[in-house]
Amino acid sequence: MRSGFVTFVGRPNVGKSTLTNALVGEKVAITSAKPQTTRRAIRGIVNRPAGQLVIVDTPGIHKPRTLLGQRLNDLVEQVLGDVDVIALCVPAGEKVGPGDRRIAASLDGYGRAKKVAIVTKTDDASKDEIMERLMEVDSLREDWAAVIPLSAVSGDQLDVLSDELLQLMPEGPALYPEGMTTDEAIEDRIAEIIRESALEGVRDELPHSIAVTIEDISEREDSDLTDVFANIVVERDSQKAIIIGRKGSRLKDVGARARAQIEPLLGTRVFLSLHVRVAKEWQRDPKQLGRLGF
Ligand SMILES: Nc1nc2c(ncn2[C@@H]2O[C@H](COP(=O)(O)OP(=O)(O)OP(=O)(O)O)[C@@H](O)[C@H]2O)c(=O)[nH]1
Ligand SMILES: [Mg+2]
Repeated sequence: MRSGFVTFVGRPNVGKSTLTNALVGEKVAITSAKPQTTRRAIRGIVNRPAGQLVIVDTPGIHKPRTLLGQRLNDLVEQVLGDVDVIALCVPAGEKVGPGDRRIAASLDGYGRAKKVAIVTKTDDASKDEIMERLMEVDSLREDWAAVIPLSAVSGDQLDVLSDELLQLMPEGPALYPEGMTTDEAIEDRIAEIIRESALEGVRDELPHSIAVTIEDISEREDSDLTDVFANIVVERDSQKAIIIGRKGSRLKDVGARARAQIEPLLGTRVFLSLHVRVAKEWQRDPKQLGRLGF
């Protein structure tokens, strides 16, 4: 048996969380087309006959423009110091840029970890693009243990990656009970599902301004129903109006989409009560950030 920790790192939006979910075989991390979706180090557990991989999905590394951004980058740094393997993700369809180069070079600071390069989203690129990316990525470092092109969406080469990652892990017993897919608390998973749902269809700065807090989750005694009370937090009154939508239509859609995912997770029907609150400029306010768990 082999077991250990691997972190997926890279710029925002390159497909780290989608890849985590595809390997785990269950949605443990939310994903979206907007950059900077992931805000926590989320563990996904992959069980194979040859051992257990614990994937730590991380926020995309970027030039921070807010205190939140700074804290997310710091979080990634912390995680990188603790893992057996670091896997840098670069999308097949985009040329390697300064952001990728900076992240690749920064891996020098983590001597203990083995390094792997992953070219993601190959289903969304031509053969020539994939070849070009493989060569660019290969030349980013001299110590890659492997360079692997794959697609989390089509499933192509996922087994190659998990086999390779297991090979690189130290020998040891499983770190989590078999059958467990994540150690995220149910409350946090529900908050993330609501945030993902709220991200759909919003633009510009709004995605970054959304946070979700859970006020209460309680099972009713007399029926197969769980009450979930949550706040969607935004930074400005104008954003609140957008989230709620005309006569509450947008908020209703957000709730319906979220409920469809929360119900299977809890195994009961769900009454979801969403309130939109304004916390002015929370991304830049240390006190508010603390309250929101950053
Ligand atoms: N075509 C295609 N799209 C993908 C693939 N993997 C991810 N995507 C899309 O890329 C976008 C970003 O995916 P995420 O998994 O949220 O990216 P991320 O790297 O976790 O992003 P951050 O959390 O913001 O750092 C989403 O719209 C995904 O659907 C893939 O293999 N193929
Ligand atoms: Mg992510």
